[in-house]
Amino acid sequence: MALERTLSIIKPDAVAKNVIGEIYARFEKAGLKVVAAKMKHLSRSEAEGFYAVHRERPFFGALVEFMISGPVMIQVLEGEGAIAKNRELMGATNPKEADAGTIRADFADSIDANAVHGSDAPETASTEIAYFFATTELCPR
Ligand code: RTP
Ligand code: MG
Repeated sequence: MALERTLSIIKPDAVAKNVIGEIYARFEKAGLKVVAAKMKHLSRSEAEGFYAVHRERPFFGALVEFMISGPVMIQVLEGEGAIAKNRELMGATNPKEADAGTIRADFADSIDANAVHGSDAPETASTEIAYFFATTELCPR
C-alpha cells in the first residue's frame, strides 16, 4: 500500500461537542499522522468553493450553512492507504447507516451534521489539501 495524504475536517457539530481530541486519538490509533492542522471559521465563499462539486445538489445550501455555523478543525493525515483508512474510521455519510465504533456512529447526529469530512480519492485529496494548506505549511515527507 502507498503512503498517502488525505484532507480531514472535523465539522462544526463535533467541534462544538468538544471531541477534537477523541477524534484525533482515533486517527493516531489507526496509524495516521497529523502532518498539518488549523482551526478556522470558514467564510461562505470558502465553504461554497470547497463543496463546489455538490453545487447542483438539493442539499448544497444546507451543507454550506452548516459548514459555516461554527469553527472547523482541518488537518492533513498521512499514512499507508490514508484515504481509505480515514473513510473507514469515519463510517457512512448517514450516521444511521454507519458501522458501530466509527466516528459518525459515535459523534454524528444526522446526515447534515455528520462530524467529519474525508477526501474520497487521491485526486480529491490533492485538490482539497491545496485548498486549505500552502506547501510550506505541510511537514516535509
Ligand atoms: P464528506 O464529503 O463530508 O466527507 O462526506 P461524504 O463523502 O460521506 O458525502 P458526500 O456525498 O461527499 O456529501 C458531502 C456532505 O453533504 C451532506 N449530504 N447531505 N441530505 C443529503 O442527502 C446529503 N447528502 C450528503 C453530508 O453532510 C455529506 O457529508
Ligand atoms: Mg465527499
